Amino acid sequence: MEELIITCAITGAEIDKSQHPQLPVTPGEQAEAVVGVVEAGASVIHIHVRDDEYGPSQELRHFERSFVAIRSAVKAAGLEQPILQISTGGAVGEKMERRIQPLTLKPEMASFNLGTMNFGNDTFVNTRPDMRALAKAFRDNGVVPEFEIYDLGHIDELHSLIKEGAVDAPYHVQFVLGVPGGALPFGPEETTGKRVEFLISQLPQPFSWGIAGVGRFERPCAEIAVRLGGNVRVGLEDNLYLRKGVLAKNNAELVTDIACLAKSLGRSIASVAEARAILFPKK
Ligand code: KMH
Ligand code: ZN
Repeated sequence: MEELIITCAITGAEIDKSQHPQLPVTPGEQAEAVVGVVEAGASVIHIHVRDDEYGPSQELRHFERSFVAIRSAVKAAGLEQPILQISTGGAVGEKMERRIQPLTLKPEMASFNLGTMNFGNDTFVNTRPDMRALAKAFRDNGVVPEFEIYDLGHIDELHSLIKEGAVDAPYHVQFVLGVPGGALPFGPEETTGKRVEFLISQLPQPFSWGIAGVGRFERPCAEIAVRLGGNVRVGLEDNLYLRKGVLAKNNAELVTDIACLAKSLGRSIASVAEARAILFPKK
């Protein structure tokens, strides 16, 4: 099996420090978090940033200051620079014009959401014209998309974009499972990943895939991905707990947990260089 790429979603847009005191929201806190998760085995950092009041932001200057802090802390720690994957999902309610902006910073990777859906009690809006504008911005800026798949129909939307020639292979897919309003990882009385296997069977070739299980689904989804040869995303954006009732100490503890799980199942962890070779084969 290919090496396991661990992505850490360190901050997110929908939570705050009242829910987890270790949520990294300042550039300095994000830099420290990134060093910790890279040391623990993460090679991709899914990143949202915050404004001066710690609210979610898609402003270039807020991404820029976090990037500067992260890169210098990673360098000072003597580590290889991880792949920074910015969010174009932003916070629920943020307009696409603003969500697209940080692509002009030309990060190596960014998330690409594929459909409007219920997101808890909110609506996460990704219209079909939005997606076309987003695809153009990815291409114009030479950014590699990670397609966020919350439901089966999102794979169909990806097929449509491919048919139109709007996005390029290989297709990197993250199944984000367990959002109330999207697909759950398991059907009733089923925990073995049959839904995931079906979703994989629907993907366009060539692809890589991973799972971000939300909340209590994070660890069981990670185990399915490790066993089936996929990649894993963990982090405080998706889940605050190490185990039922036990708050994770920080992002690094969530990554360490998955690295140990992978080791126990005989799967080796991708270094940053290996992750780049897998995700960017043409470079
Ligand atoms: N904050 C969520 C509404 C992404 O980063 O691309 C969307 C999100 C997805 O976090
Ligand atoms: Zn996100």
